[in-house]
Amino acid sequence: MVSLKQVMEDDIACKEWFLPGNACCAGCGLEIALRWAMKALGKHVAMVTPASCLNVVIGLWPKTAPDFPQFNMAFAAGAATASGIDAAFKAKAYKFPGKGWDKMVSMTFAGDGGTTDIGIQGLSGAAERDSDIIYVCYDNEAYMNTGIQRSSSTPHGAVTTTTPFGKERFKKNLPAIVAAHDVPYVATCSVSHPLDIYEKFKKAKDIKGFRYIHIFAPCPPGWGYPSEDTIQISKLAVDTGFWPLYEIDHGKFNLSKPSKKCLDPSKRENIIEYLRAQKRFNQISEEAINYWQENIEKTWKEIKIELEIQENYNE
Ligand SMILES: Cc1ncc(C[n+]2csc(CCOP(=O)(O)OP(=O)(O)O)c2C)c(N)n1
Ligand code: SF4
Ligand SMILES: [Mg+2]
Repeated sequence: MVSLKQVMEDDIACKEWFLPGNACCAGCGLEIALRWAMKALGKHVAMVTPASCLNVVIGLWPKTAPDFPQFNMAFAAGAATASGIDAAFKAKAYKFPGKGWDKMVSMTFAGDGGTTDIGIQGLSGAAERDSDIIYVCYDNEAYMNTGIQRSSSTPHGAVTTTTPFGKERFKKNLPAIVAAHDVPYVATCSVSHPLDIYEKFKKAKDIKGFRYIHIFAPCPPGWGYPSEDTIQISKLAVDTGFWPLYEIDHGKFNLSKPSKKCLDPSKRENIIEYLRAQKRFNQISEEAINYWQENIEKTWKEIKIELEIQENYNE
């Protein structure tokens, strides 16, 4: 993996593209996610943000936080707008060669509600067309901006304002759904591992076609934990095996370094540590905890099978 020293040698990465003084809450995961994505991408980016916390925290022009072009957009049009902007970049590059238009990247940066629920049809359309865009979902596991309503990315047992006794249904596996579209690149990240975010966005920047990156991005007020614990919580999500870090690069599944230890069940942290650290799981039942444990087992069995298939295929 890239080292912090290597990143610090890159002038583009040393600059802050998402400026301080924005309206994010202290400890907001989405801010870390966007800052590190932009450190890898640099200035040749136009970002589309469907309705979300991000949409609001950027502020009002001329005092907006992104130091690069950004477009607010209606929920359902997140992916389609980025596809249209990319088409415009390509037309400009054709008409004005040598002016740098060919370097421009069109990116959607959407919340989990805007991705797993309301934007999924546009996302699926862009993925199926293999639109030349980067689609990012920052996942805080609920509709935070409107007061913590459950989304299909909210996990089992979590209390939200629309699931006061804990959500019954499970967390939708969106990276797997996007991967089923056979797109060039799918990756998962966590704000606890910024160098992994940096490396995956660097890679995604140089790939042509549809690229999807799903970033685990905790939210202190929505999940009920002290703002200084964001990194600890997101690290526990990785170390318990609940949120595996991987990439699927042109069909090849690669387990990322921070998650490799989770192949050994004895090296995984206990999921109870993760659940107890957040008020949203205060009233979680024994039955729900068992469900979490079984689900993590199942996930890792599937990862092992995938790695074995790949090994046999490469022989
Ligand atoms: C069509 C439509 N329905 C509802 C809303 C109200 N709304 C604005 S932001 C938001 C929550 C978005 O949740 P998510 O995508 O998870 O982003 P987060 O707020 O968690 O960052 C909602 C429901 C809207 N703007 N447009
Ligand atoms: S409510 Fe959560 S996601 Fe929204 S700005 Fe605050 S910490 Fe970030
Ligand atoms: Mg959300």
